[in-house]
Amino acid sequence: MFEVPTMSYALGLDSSTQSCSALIIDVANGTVVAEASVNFGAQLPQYHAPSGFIPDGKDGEVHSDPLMWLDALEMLLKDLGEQCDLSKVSAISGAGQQHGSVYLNDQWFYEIDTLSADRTLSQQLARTLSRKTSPIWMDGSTSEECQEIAAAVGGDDVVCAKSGSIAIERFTGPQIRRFYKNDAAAYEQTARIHLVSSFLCSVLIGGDAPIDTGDGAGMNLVNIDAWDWDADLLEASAPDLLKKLPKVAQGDTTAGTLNDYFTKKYGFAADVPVTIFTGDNPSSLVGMGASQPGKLVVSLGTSDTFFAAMPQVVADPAGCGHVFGNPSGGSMSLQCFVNGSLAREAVKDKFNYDWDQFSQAFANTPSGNNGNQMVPFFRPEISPRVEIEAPILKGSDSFAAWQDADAAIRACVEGQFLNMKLRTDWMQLQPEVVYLTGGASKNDAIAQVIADIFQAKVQRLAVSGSVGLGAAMRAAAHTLGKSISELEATFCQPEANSTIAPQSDAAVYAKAAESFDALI
Ligand code: XUL
Repeated sequence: MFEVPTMSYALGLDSSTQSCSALIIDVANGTVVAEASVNFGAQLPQYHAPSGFIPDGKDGEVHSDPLMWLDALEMLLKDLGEQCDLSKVSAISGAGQQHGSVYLNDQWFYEIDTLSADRTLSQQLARTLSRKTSPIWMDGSTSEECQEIAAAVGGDDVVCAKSGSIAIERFTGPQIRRFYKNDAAAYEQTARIHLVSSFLCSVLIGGDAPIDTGDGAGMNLVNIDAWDWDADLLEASAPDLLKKLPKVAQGDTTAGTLNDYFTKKYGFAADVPVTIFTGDNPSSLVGMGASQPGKLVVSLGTSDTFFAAMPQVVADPAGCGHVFGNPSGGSMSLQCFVNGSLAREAVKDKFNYDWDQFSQAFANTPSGNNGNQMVPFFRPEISPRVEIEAPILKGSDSFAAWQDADAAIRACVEGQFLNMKLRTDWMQLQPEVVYLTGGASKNDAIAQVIADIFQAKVQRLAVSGSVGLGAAMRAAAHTLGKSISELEATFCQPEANSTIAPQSDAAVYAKAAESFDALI
């Protein structure tokens, strides 16, 4: 008789801005056996962070309390343990919100190695923090430090060629520099700086975990040719930085085995291997089933995000996009577009349309929109970097005066994705399929425009929680001997009847792209 192996569970964690979530997959029969989430604001009100970060930071600072992430992790594990038998988990990995950093003193190395199940993680690790709070990715306080780092190494082009991105406010190197400048004594007391991902991985293994190339590349400190710390960038950021950082390692590295703390407290088996953690976006690349070149992911949200596995390492010559390590090997690109759903909503609202009328507008207008175009930026954009507050138009004098609702709606959406196509050309991708995710991804009319502009089929996946799923898949691939493609075939299936194929002639949007570029 065929026996289903009992040790076939893989756990994937996702420590994000507003919550800590996890799921457990059973790779023997292809199911998700448990899912849980702890919302920081609602379930840990004692940290006074209703949206996961401490409100009203000064000068653009946005920080969170790392002890909150530890308390959430414990609540999450308790919840998972009530849903399934955690002793069946034989592979673990995870992901963290990118760029955020945790500052630890030299007691860290001792405390992390001697955790006692009688006390909580936050009780034991509070004294190891050399900086009480952690700057996270929303922090925009470091413009001066970005300029200083760029000037020290020879300009933004050099930072970009070395690290895959120009110096960016939310990236960790500029954040570390600001800490060093504002509180040199506390910087001096800092023996280790971790990312959110490597911090949590360290806690799980009860040791000091490496930083992976996916999350590490979001620091402006890792050289993307060597996939290791870049001496010039370290020196430009803060003194003696190398010895305060863990090692950089590839995504298929075992960080260690699960610490006894979790065996005793939550019923895990002894010595479960923990695969190195990564950033949330690299993890989502895996969880969306797009870890091999040829597929790209477009996530439609407040900001729209575009990411894809890259066949080769190239940096964006315009300095708007980012290169990160791909947890499945090689590299990935990521590019953010600030004018996402808020721009779509602004056009809908101007004409008092509901979302059905918004979708109907595409049936009433042809591809290419009879030459009517819009650069749909209602607020300053970062891809490309422009400081405008109102859309630029072709075919109408001003947005306020635009009368034809249907043409304006098509112009907005075509403008968004023509811009996305043009701005991401540097990645040299030949997509066969675009995986669409996020709030507006259900909208077939938007999906059709994307299929036509990228000349690739668009699919929506049945998965939710692609960050945690990606982590569980990575753990299963690394520890349970499953291939990523096998796991993708099981866990990353398109929603039934969700595929949209290109309909319009490639020439229509090739011509539209030219005139859009001229307009911009
Ligand atoms: C990516 C970025 C965010 C964070 C939080 O560069 O800043 O997507 O990873 O999700």
